[in-house]
Amino acid sequence: MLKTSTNGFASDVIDGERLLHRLRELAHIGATGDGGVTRLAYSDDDIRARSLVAEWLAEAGVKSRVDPAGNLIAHVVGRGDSRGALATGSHLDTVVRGGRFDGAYGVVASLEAMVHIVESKTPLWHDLVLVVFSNEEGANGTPGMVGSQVLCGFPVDVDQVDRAGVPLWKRIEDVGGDATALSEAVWAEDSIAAFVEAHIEQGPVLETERADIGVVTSITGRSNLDIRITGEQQHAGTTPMTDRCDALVIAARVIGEVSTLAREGVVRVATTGHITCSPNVWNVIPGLVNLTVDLRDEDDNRIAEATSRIHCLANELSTTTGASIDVRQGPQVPAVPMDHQLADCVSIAADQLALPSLHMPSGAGHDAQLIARIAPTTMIFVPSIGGVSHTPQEDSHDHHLVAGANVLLRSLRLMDQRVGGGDS
Ligand code: HGY
Ligand code: MN
Ligand code: MN
Repeated sequence: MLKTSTNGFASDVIDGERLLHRLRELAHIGATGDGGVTRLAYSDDDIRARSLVAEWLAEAGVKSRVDPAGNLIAHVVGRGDSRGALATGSHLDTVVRGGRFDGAYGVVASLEAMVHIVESKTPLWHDLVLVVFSNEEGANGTPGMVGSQVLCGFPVDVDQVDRAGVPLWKRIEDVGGDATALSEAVWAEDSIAAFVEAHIEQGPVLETERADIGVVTSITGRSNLDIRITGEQQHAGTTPMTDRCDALVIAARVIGEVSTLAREGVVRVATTGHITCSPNVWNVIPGLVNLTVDLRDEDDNRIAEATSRIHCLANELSTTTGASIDVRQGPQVPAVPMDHQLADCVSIAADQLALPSLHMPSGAGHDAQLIARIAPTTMIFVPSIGGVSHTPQEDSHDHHLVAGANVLLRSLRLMDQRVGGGDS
């Protein structure tokens, strides 16, 4: 055991060079050529990335398996007989032209922590579980966080089809899952004593405050709406302006109002990220528009207020324009606080490594916010250069990436001592 008198572990650090090398290797899978990555859930690239992670685990003698929900899971037995395991992990799927660290960083940091514990023969008291969650982003048209939903025992509609018209059950099968056996993937009550996810911050706070580590205190609530606007498809040259029911002009009103809701402080942020226009031809007045709305706030009541204002706007526009406007509620994920005791472990770990840390909320959504509903959970952030993410320009400094992984390793050691049935 590498203990020292300062209650720490002298040379108990991960292999930083290998972590950075592995992040670079993953970034090649689905690379878009401009520094970004498109690795949609269940795609061949997603499967390739998961196989590479499974290979790295196998090199260290750690077996992994794909559960019925398509999550890639590795399990290392601990020294003790504590009931619940410590769990860590993140996701490998990305948005379209996303960044190379969103999700991948947490997976590789968890992998390096797990492999270090195995290779240094310094096992935890608790079992240690690593999870690569399937379909966190939902970037192919099905709601995200599918793998973590199933692990928590929340319902998932596997018959829903994605933008390519493929049902979710087929996608889950493509990565080795079995949508007819999802109940077998659900984590048993108390089987997880603590969960911690390392992730890039994806925002500007840590860089602005010159902190190396973010101790996450809460994860934002989120609500997605699907809005369908049916107007009248007509000739662009012969239809008088007074006789039009132009679905795209109406959509422009909705998009402007959605943004205003956030600018006026009704909700923290509001975004229209996806739109389709039919028939999408230069000399035809659009008859049909579909768009999505993404609302976020730490207070779910404010999200509800913004949602009701959007419903009122839709009714008003329908009356004044004659268009039919259908507002359908999509996935809703409540805001969730992180566990104080686990956050303390992250704080202490950062202090022991002499890393300036900052307690902060997460504006991005994460699988951790679902896991937090069934087990004590926290997150560790590392700074994003320029605060950008979900874009090819997403980047983080090497020393922050390595430091965050060492804070993860040390946090797991501290949690191992402090969390139920831990090491005495
Ligand atoms: O949308 C999010 O915040 C996350 O990237 N899925
Ligand atoms: Mn993301
Ligand atoms: Mn992410």
